[in-house]
Amino acid sequence: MKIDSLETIVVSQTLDGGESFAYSQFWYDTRTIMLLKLVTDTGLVGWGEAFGPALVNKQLIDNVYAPLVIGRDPFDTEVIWEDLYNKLRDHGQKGVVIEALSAIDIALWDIKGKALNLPVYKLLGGAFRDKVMPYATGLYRRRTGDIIGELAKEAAGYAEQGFKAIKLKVGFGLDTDLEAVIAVRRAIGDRVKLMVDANHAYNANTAIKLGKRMEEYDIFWYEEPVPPEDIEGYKQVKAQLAIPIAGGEAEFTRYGHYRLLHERAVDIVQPDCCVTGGISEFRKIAALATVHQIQCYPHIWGSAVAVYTGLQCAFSLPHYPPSLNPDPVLLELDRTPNVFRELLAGGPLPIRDGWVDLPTQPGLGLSVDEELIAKYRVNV
Ligand code: SMN
Ligand code: MG
Repeated sequence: MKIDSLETIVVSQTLDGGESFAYSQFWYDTRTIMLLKLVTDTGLVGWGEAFGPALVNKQLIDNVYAPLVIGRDPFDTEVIWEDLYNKLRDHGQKGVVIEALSAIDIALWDIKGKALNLPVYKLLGGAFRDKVMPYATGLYRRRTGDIIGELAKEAAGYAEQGFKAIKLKVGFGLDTDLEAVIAVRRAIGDRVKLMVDANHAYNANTAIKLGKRMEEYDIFWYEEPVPPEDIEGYKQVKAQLAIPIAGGEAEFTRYGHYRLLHERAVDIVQPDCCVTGGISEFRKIAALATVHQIQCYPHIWGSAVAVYTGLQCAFSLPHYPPSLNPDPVLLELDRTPNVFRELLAGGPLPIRDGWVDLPTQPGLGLSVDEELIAKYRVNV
């Protein structure tokens, strides 16, 4: 079997004025995504996705990676990964060159699963659990209105829908962050897990100050308190707080994650398959995490392709440490408006009593709605 053709596809959804939202770094007014379609000479189709600037990812794949992928055997995922990495190694070991590579690796895994009629988690060695716990990533900032009151209302809504864990965006200033934490905790009660995500808005001193103030509100993890480059800052924050520290969504490949893990700079590492080098690299980072007894949960942001990729990986993560009653794996489920997450697989990811069950379909486990793609495709 060989890769016969490759197509990079950019889709974009413009959000209604009232739907735009912010995290601590940027406002989101559109959802623009680069999807990748690989087709084999046997007619199998594999889908991939890259996080990051869609047009740049497209150019990288079309101009640099495509000639190295066409004609290759999709089962050679390791060999292809190393070839692509080596092609641009001298020009970028992090960033978009790795994000573009991620899309290719994911699509190859989708093909491998479809060729064997097995879900990807089977190819990764099997499922360690029969369900994972999705958490609602929402609670972003809006432009107007009663901001704190709206956050509390939104959080209560997630709890009512059955979510057992919810992530709140912080990083907007200490006082408003604390106000938001208090309001959201009050709205969801004591039994729903509450995580906070600063998206590296603070330096270590400010991050510690906020952490100390949040400690009494039972924060399940404190994500990206400081910039991803500041490993020493992470360690400082981690040493000062009784809240687990999470990070890694802005880190690339096993080489990048190595320092984060080796220096025990985080309690929870969050590699994203669409960022960090695909499924091949995710599994290596997950293995490194076990060496350091650090929890690994996938970071997910994007279309249904990204969601199902993260889902497959979540089932493949061993329990560290194992016990009679091991902690569930938490699966990130963004709740902001995104037609590609909700409809690309024909409908939203099924959630049952606050859990996502083991997928059974081969490959990544989704059938992509190409009519939806045609509707939102940007001609570039
Ligand atoms: C996030 C990721 C990507 C864009 C905006 C926000 C966020 C998350 O950090 O963890 O989902
Ligand atoms: Mg985050």
